Amino acid sequence: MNSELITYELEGPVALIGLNRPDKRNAINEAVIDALRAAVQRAGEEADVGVLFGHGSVFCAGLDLAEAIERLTGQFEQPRKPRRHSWHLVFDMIERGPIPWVAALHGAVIGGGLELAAATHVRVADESAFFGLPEARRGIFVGGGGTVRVQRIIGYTVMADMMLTGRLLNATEGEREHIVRYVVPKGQALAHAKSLAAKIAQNTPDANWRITNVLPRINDLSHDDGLFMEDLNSNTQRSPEAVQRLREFVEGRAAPLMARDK
Ligand code: 1HE
Repeated sequence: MNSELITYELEGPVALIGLNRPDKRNAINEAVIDALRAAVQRAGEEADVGVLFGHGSVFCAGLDLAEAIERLTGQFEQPRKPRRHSWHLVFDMIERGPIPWVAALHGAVIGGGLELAAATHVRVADESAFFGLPEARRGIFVGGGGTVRVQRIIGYTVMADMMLTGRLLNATEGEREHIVRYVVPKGQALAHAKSLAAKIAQNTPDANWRITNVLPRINDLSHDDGLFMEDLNSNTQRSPEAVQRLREFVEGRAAPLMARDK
């Protein structure tokens, strides 16, 4: 793993993955994607929850535009074989992998940075965060899964406005459009994301997996197929751990439900 581009730490059951190209505002190039893939894979193997954040002044300025020039120019000279976009593969590993992910966002969350954040399951922003999709300004189109993920989160109306007019959303507007679930004071996004991750880690891994893998798929199904899939999943929750958890509650040994966090 390229520790210069991506930092990786394991804090108990939580893997912390940091985008680490602060001088280039954490812009994503192929080397970053490779390092991210390795870090996400490792987190899936050894952690129960992942937290994704950016080092430096922003979360992520999106696609590395300098590298994109080289790639696009090269394409005209030597057309590449059609292949699945590497960003799609890695972002899918996050969204539909074995563990849930929390994103801690601050500063710019732009283009591919927003697409990456959208692959996580719970998103926290501090007050400095802003969101944009300036692809059209750069003459390109979204390519990191945003047409699917971001559009499902914010809907066509908001996405078309952001893409056509270049409108940036601040943290509060991001919360209103469901890009984030939490807005916290400046500098506190990572701490808050870690505390949410600790709560998520208290669930069974099996329950977390169903929430992150089954629920979104059901969302894509018809009413009938959705209920069928729910049935299949609720009927297979027979692990000893589930029975133990139920017993803990019935015997008065379970921790009380948590108060609503900000
Ligand atoms: C970059 C990039 C980048 C910064 N690729 N190098 N993304 C964008 O269109 C956003 C472009 N970036 C910005 O608008 C600004 O940099 C920020 C608002 C994010 C931050 O501003 P600021 O004033 O803090 O930093 P800066 O001075 O603009 O940039 C610092 C350095 O980072 C500078 O390099 P330097 O060598 O001159 O110091 C910038 O060139 C560099 N930098 N952003 C390359 N994106 C798979 S499809 C996804 C498509 C997209 O993501 S499109 C959106 C692209």
